[in-house]
Amino acid sequence: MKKHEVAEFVPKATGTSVLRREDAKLLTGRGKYIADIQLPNMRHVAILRSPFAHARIVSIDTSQAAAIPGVELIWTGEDTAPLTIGIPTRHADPAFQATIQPVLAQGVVRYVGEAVAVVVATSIHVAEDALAEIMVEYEELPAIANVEQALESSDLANDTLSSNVIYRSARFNDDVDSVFASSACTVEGNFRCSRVSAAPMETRGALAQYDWTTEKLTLWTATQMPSFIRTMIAMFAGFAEHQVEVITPDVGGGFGQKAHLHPEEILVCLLARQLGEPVRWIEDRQHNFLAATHAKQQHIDMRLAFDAEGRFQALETRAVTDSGAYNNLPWTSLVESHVGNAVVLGVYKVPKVRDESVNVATNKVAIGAYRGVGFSAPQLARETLIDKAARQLGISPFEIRRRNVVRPEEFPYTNRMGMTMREGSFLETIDTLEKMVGYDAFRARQEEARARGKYLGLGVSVFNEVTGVYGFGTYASRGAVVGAGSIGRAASIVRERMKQLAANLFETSPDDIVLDGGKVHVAGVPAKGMAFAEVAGAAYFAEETHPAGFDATLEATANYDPSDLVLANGGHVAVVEVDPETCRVRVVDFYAVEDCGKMINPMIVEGQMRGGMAQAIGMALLEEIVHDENGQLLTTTFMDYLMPTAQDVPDIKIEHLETPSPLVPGGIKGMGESAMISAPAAVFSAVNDAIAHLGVSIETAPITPERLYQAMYGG
Ligand code: SMO
Repeated sequence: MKKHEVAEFVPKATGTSVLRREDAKLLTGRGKYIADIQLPNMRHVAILRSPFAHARIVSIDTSQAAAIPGVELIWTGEDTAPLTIGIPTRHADPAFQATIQPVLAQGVVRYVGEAVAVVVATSIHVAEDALAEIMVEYEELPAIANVEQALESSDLANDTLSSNVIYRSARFNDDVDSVFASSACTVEGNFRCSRVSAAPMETRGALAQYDWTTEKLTLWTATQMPSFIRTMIAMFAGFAEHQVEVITPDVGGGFGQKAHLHPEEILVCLLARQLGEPVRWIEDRQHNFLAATHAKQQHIDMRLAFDAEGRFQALETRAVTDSGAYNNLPWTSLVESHVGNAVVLGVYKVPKVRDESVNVATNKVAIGAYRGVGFSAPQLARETLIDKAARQLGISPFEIRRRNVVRPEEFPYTNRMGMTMREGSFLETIDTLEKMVGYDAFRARQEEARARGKYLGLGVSVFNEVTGVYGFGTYASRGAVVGAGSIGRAASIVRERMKQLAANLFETSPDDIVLDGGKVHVAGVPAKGMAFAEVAGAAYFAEETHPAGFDATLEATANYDPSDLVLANGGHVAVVEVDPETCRVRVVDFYAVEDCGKMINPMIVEGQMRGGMAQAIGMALLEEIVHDENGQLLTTTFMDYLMPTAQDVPDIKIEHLETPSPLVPGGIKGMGESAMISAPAAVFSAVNDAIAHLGVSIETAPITPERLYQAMYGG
């Protein structure tokens, strides 16, 4: 090697599929989750949870439990009340009824699974055994077990509220009635999306350690938002924020469920301070079903009006969220219908809109975030109805969408809900999906299947997704946007400095300097280039080469938060086969188009898509949190709560569009939630398409064989 020569610089290209660095560790069981962390003298937590949906706590006797060897401490709500306010929530609108969730119940329990007492012991076995010895006398109160009861009953789910309606909002009240009375095509449905669980593979867990000599609190927690948790722990549990460190080890899935402050996180911090020893809580699956947020439950009564050519004339929607007894923090229960109504118009131009969102309190665990927050249910309702309108009008489900989506030349486009879109490849998405599916051939295949007694159906769903929004954690498909934006900005500072220095070396202006392929050269003279390393060498070791006032570092720190909506988009098509004898539904073909701008690592994009599409099959066909009429939770294991498995998911066909975002350095947009926004709608609508020739429809998710039987053959 000659003097000054350096090894050739190979830029790591974005846009190529690269295995994730963490895969080897995680796939071979070498990950380190909360449950893998061992600290000296670590104590173990077991939580006694309410067996009733709504009851007054008459008395709690912990004496027998406390006498068990190895039990170190038992707390009830009386003990925690002076130490923490619990989890309060607020909203900018004073009409919103705030709630405070205590970390341990204060004299009353408001859902099955609410924490009543906590035991700390030298082993988890002792702690759990002790739970059985805690004697609690309850006096049952009337339970609000569903949305209908919440709206009709004079009983309150939570007596700190003045009514069961926590919040009601209506953004637009156009005169849609006259439109519906005169439109060529109207369709409507009363959609019921059930509660589901994000069901992360790793349940929740937290480990706290407090050092009284330094007053430092360390919390390891499986969370999507460590810095937020740090601030909240400081605020609500009386720690100095600068003394709190929150560490997130490997996390086995969150999907939004781990994007909340949990009462148990506060609890372990208080316990660790009390005992002066590390205290760990690991949730089991039953408790995860009982006490971790549920999601997606919306009752949506929606109707759409089209003209004879299938052009949107009006949309009216009324959505009710079964909120549970408390609001989650930070999102509150408005994560479902209130958020959902804001995005209910999706990618379509709809001239007239009337909407209402109602949040009601029930005696259930709080509703919370889960992948595709708020979007999934209204998308399911709207897309199913668009397919129905297409059948009525005799046009293809692709064509009716082509006639209604916002077109590139219309950007920036502000829809009737006031949302401004500056980007999106909706037409291209529809065309690409139609080609992938081979739509004309499908209708022939459908006829042929019917002849042999199987009902095929096809459902389409086209979406856009708000990504990269302001915040404090890994959620809302924001990691890549915020990360790439920050890297791009920091890199441009360093790039400018390199240009200044190189310009001085080459005796030219910085504007004439080109950085390319790991080399710096004067525009038009690439042969006389200089390696990056040489410029760096000059920056750090050759002061005489510096231009006047040169900042002699090649380091920069920058951050980025998009000031405008970064919108990714795409679509899904599902083909299902219904067996009219067993009423089983099988997804036979599943297609996806995703446009998340410039892809960084396509392999990760596709992994996110496939995982989300599996979850979408779950929401549309399998998964349902079931409470009985007393608010008792009936689905507390994976035997009762059906998660999709590899057997339920067909080969997924994927195409990418790459329309760079004008708003983010590198043209990157977020993705990750998209499949759970849009794919449940495609599956759900496909089942409706499969049975439409019988003159029937189904409007409740999940579409279980029993529900489908009733839809097809009556009670
Ligand atoms: S529900 Mo996702 O963590 O934004």
